[in-house]
Amino acid sequence: MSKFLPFLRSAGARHVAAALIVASTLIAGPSVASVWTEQGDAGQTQATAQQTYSNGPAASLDSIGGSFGSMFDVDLYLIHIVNPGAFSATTVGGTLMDTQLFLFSLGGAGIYMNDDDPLYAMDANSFLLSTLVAGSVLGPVAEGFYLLGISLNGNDPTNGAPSNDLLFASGLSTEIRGPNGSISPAVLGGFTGTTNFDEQGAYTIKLTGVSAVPEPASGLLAALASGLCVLVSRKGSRKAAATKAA
Ligand SMILES: [Ca+2]
Ligand SMILES: [Ca+2]
Ligand SMILES: [Ca+2]
Repeated sequence: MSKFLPFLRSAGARHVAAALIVASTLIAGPSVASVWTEQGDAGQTQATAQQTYSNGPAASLDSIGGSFGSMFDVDLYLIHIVNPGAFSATTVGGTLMDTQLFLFSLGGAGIYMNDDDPLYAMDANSFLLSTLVAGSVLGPVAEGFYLLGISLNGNDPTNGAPSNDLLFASGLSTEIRGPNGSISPAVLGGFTGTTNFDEQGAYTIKLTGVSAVPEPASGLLAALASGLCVLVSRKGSRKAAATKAA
């Protein structure tokens, strides 16, 4: 791990690196590649998001298993979306808590969110669960690294102090919602820290279109520290959009 030491000087990189160290021990053997289990408690900022791993060069990441240690816990995971059109994430079948799911860019810009799964809105067993549906016009358009967030209903992402504006547009709980277009800065700065549900416990987020990072990514850590990944991601998005428009 010595080659990663230069990146450990920032607090954020240390949190990510701690997860890498744990994960690197897990991937040494023939472990299951398609499931990531939360190591300790995943952070809730861009710098402290927990990086997901697998042990294969092209292994899909089929699910993330984690837990809320308190009703105000928020967990962010760094994921690699390899097929943006097929990307989805859902807690349906994965918990009985009133979850919310969010997708952010690596820099913390809101992409889309869902509180209560639209297809299961009338199902008493799952109407409080969440799905970021595949193929949504609001979904990701470029392959790359993203932050996937989960919280309990009502604990919503904001752009932080002093304005603490909600990062996503308001709407029905069963809607797929995009970013709030009228705020500045429009990046994650915190969470409201409020919820109507005193719940805690385990959850599973099922995924499609996602690959975990195959090995400790020194380049990624460096890019996170410098913000280069954000620039690359944005350039990629513009390029993809331009290609799509052409
Ligand atoms: Ca947690
Ligand atoms: Ca957390
Ligand atoms: Ca919900």
